[in-house]
Amino acid sequence: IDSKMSRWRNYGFGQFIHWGLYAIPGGHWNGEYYGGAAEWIRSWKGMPNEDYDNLYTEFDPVDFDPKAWAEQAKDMGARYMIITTKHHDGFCLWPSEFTDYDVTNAPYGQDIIGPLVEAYDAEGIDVYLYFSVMDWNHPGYRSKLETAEDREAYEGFKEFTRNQLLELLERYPSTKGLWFDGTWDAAWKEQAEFADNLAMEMREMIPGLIIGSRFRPDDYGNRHFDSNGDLMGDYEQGWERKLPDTYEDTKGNDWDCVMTVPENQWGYHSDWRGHVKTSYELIEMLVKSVSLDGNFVMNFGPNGQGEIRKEERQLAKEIGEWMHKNQ
Ligand code: FUL
Repeated sequence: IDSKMSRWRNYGFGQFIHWGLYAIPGGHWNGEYYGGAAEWIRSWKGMPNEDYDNLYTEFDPVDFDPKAWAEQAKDMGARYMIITTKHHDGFCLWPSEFTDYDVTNAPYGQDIIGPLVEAYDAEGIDVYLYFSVMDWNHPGYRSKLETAEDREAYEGFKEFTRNQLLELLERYPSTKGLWFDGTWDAAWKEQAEFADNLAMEMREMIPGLIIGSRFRPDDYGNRHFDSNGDLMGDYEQGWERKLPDTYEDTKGNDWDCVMTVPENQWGYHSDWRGHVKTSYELIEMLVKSVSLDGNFVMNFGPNGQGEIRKEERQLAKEIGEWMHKNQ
């Protein structure tokens, strides 16, 4: 009954991919450097919202090569991959019937998720879809529900969220699980029943579908996934993801650790500052995670042209060599 969970427990190593409109400015606007996480640039006063929201007119990643990404992930030893179908900005990397703010209205004009799923499936790498419930583009989205009007708008937003999730599962039925984000808002915290019902509906479509524990409003915090009562944690402490110290901290929990290469950057930032992890450091974290019965997930942030930067390609290569040596 829980075959997806037993696969999950044996992954060891995974790949996270943060890709979206934020890859175009790459942490800069009008020549100015933004020091926050590149995928949060819309929330910076140095970049007007209208400018951000118009970036879709420039989204044309001509170098996007899903097969090359999947081959690289395979060589690196990743057994699963998590892709941002929609980050907080609300821009959808798949053609969504429920919004115009998606790839079909960008110059690129084609689905990104479908070809990725196909390429990773072909390499035998399980695909998980990252989905941000928080959506800065949808008119019904609210962080708090203060008035009757808010509540009404939010009902529409919930329906939209449900539609999009069912749409994703219908379009990509080989999906193994969903990695939820942006569920920390007060408005979402009131939606436990809605989330539970939707989880059931989604598991009817894909039996055993793994659903991140961040989806459940009362479960946001140090745990990540749950499937039939199992819990997984990312041991999140502030911005930097930290590894648990001892087996006592993790015993009995299913958990994963998602990790950035530079400090606090998930989406593409053209100017990495501060410490950038080496392949040795990443391998050490991977080994530690696996030794404590968890999975380790390394993040990649492709650029606006759809290219994986050379620093990340080099790390993938070094980790892959180590993996092959130690198989
Ligand atoms: C956080 C997000 O706000 C970051 O942008 C990133 O996606 C990280 C994995 O999760 O909650």
